[in-house]
Amino acid sequence: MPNWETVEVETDLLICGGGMAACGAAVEAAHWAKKHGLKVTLVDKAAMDRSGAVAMGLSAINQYVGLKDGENTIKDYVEYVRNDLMGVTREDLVASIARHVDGTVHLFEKWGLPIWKDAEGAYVHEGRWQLMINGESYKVIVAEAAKNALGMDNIHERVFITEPLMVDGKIAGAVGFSVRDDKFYVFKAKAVIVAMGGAVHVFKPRSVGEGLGRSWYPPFNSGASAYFTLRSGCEMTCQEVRFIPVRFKDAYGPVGAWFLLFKSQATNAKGELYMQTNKDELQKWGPYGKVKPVPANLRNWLMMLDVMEGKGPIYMQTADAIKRISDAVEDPKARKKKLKELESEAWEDFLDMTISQALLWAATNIAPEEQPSEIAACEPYFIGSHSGASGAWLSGPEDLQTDATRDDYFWGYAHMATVPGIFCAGDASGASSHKFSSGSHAEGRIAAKAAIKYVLDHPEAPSSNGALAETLKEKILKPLDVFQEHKDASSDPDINPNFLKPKMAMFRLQKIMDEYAGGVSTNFTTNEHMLNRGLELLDFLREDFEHLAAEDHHELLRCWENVHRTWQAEAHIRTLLYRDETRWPGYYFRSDKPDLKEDWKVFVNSRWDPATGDWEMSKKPIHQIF
Ligand code: SFD
Ligand code: AMP
Repeated sequence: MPNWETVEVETDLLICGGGMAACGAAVEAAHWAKKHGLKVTLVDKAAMDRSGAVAMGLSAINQYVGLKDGENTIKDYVEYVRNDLMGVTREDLVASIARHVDGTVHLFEKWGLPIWKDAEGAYVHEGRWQLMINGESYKVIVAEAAKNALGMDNIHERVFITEPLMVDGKIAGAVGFSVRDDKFYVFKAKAVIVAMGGAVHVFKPRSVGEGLGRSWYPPFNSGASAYFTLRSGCEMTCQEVRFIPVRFKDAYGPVGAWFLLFKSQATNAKGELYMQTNKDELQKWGPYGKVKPVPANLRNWLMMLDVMEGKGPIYMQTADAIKRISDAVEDPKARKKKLKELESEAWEDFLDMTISQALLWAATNIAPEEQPSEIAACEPYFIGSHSGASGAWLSGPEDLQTDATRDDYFWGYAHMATVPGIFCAGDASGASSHKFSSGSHAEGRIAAKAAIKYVLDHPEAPSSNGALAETLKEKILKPLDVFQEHKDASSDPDINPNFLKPKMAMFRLQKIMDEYAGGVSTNFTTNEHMLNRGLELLDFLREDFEHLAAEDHHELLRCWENVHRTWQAEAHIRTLLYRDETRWPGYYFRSDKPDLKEDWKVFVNSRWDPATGDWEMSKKPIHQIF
């Protein structure tokens, strides 16, 4: 084993991740910890200023309910989420976040985030729930507040959480390693908040070759949350509910501002509006085909039908939208000014959050006021905070339970997983979609408050097992040994009969998922036989993981990212197999079960049993609370 130092950190509450949810957790936990003399420690694999999904910034805050101004009610928001997820949502969790999210947004503003205001000083909305921001520095601002709250002595940046530390079946912390120094970390904690985002690069991306690494979801989020919760024996939910966003093609620029703010329309190559020409298809999808707005997956589906019929490319009609808005201004001088304003807003939308899309427009001579621009469905991602729903199965808050829900949805602490002491927020928490950046931060705060309460109720020191930490260290550092032992067997460090480099491992995983689990190359379609074959191939891949090799710290990180992704992949395939219907066409289509079935209006939960290594699948009821 390489001669790396072991660093032990003992704390009360450990926050894994440094993104939106973790920053929310840090601010709240610091407040309560100070009152009770507790220690809170945060670990991020990257640098918090620019880590996670908000690294490049964002152009909108997508969840703002507007409760104080009476704009909307909690019930309105719950209904919106329920409809968008084809009826599958935990209303207690959605409401728990919705009732706190406005307070989080007001904190962002207080910390210096510029939110657009109109002449009367009211927030400028993109859509009913979304606010426009100048968000290039969004993450820097939110991270600064978290760092100030916790203090840098309690924050470990560039440390990759690799494995939960489970002693006698109980959570005792986590282990990980520095991605720069020869240091292995053992964090001992009484409670852990899992907030390490969702997963990308599980499926083969559209961007391959020179474009590899360009994806909608940030390449740094690689399934650590799902891995952590699965490996510690937590029950998971909605592992079949992947998210496929439609984005400007090849650079993955956002479409929300175009559809909602500019009221732009999308067409096929012939200029036909697929949302209108294919609208009869909506009748097939039960009550969800009739709701407004049309659920995200069904919007995708109507577009995909045209693509599958060979009617692509699909275009966002940007020029028409800009013309329609500017033409409405009567005075010619004011109209010219409006046009300039719209042009600059169009570019800023990308510059605030997806700079590469602005570069691609510039490189391919796209002027949005003059011509349309291609959009396409991305490869699938795992993200519990946007329009997907995958994550851990959590207890809701007590006060939102009814007699009907209490037994199914409540076990003591708000937003705690089924393993006591593990709390989840943001992309790590399931069945509470549409929380986005603001709701993830709010959920981090809720989980942190509950986690501190848990620590106060369970003050005993975390269980300890030094031999276990040493075994984990040996296992985690093994790819470094494998490389050193065999590197001279060939003249190319990447090609060697004795080992598998992490990039090759990733390509193999992506090929399996793409071809068998409904990726881009099968038009997101799969069936029982393909899924079973995918599972078989995942087993073979796992066997070869014994031979993963890492040349340096960076490759060691890459090795473990792929191990994490593979667990996310397996949970996904198993859940796709279990659900006996197609509920989310546009996200995935089961060709052997092509219809929605009302008796499958249930959550599908899954759990890997750490004691036996077996997977358990179950159905859980959906209760309508609002
Ligand atoms: O519109 C480890 N999202 C948007 N939300 C909005 O409110 N407005 C927008 O404009 C948004 N747009 C958007 C969004 C997401 C993405 C990917 C794009 C565009 C391109 C959604 C939000 O960003 C999202 O809901 C939240 O960020 C979720 O928060 P959280 O905390 O669950 O995830 P994170 O912020 O990505 O942070 C993850 C952290 O974990 C770290 N990490 N740390 C230690 N060890 C490991 N093994 C780790 N693995 C990961 C990461 O470094 C990071 O700190 S729009 O276009 O949709
Ligand atoms: P996006 O840029 O696609 O992530 O969208 C940002 C926000 O707008 C999210 O809340 C989406 O759910 C919502 N949104 C995007 N497109 C549409 C649409 N066509 N109709 C309704 N809501 C949309």
